[in-house]
Amino acid sequence: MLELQKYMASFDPETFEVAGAVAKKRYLSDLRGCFEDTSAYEAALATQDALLYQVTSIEPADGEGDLHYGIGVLMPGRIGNEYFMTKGHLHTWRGAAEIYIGLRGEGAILLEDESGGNGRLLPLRANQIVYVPGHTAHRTVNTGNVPLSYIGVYPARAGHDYAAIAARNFNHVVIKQNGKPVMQGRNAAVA
Ligand code: S6P
Ligand code: ZN
Repeated sequence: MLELQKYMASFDPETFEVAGAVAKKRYLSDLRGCFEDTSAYEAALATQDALLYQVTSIEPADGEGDLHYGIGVLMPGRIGNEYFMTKGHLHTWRGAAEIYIGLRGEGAILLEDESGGNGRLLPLRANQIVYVPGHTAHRTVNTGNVPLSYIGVYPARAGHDYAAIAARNFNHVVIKQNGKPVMQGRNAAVA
């Protein structure tokens, strides 16, 4: 029985918390340096160090061909015109791909090649599945008004390299422009 239990997980359909697992929480202060509008960031942080997202990682096995997965919940909101988002990362094993499955809410995944070029924005919402190829930095963005929930499935040995992104940030931002999400180059005039 115990052996089988490690291959199962149940999540709450409202909170997306997983029974028996601890969610890792990321607050506004954890994303220092990520948002383009630094004065809007400091003003928001001075008001409240808000919870931006939480991820529950499930790691049933660590063998060569095994998989891990995470259930994420990303809050709605913006810093200036830029939507709330995850820190974003490359996989330590650069070739590792990932599948994202949207569960609830309206969002998108920002992709960039390892070099920081070739920015792409793919929608993520219920019934939408996104394939993140290897060698691709990925960051999730909530473009809606309710929490965005999703599952990401990746190789057990993918690993998460946050340092590479912390050093250069993404070269593209996702902002609200005329009521809609738009991807543009960082440091372009903010509309
Ligand atoms: C893991 C996968 C997701 C993210 C989650 C939070 O490979 O891509 O589970 O961990 O979206 O984002 P981040 O960038 O803080 O790990
Ligand atoms: Zn990933």
